[in-house]
Amino acid sequence: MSPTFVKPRSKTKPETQRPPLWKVILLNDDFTPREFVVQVLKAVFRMNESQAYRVMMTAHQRGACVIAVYTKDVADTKAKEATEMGRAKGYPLYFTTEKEE
Ligand code: TYC
Repeated sequence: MSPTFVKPRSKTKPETQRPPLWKVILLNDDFTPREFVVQVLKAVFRMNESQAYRVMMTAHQRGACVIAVYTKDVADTKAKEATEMGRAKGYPLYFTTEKEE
């Protein structure tokens, strides 16, 4: 009987699959009070006062500010929750999400 030769399996390491991340973006508007934006950022995105203030001022001055990145589900939930807090007070405060490239 002839010997059997087994071809070695490829040692190529499979690429690690990372879930795509989504940015949550704060949009500026002319009506929501600054202090309220800071409160929402602290409550929903677990920022401290100075982080929240800086993000709010960046959106205020530039029109928008990326807050953080999360998996899609978390980003969508947080954007919705934060937008809803403004809406509950009659403010047009708006958070959106965008896929990170
Ligand atoms: N521009 C608002 C004001 O002057 C404050 C504000 C900042 C609103 C950031 C939204 O994303 C925002 N009262």
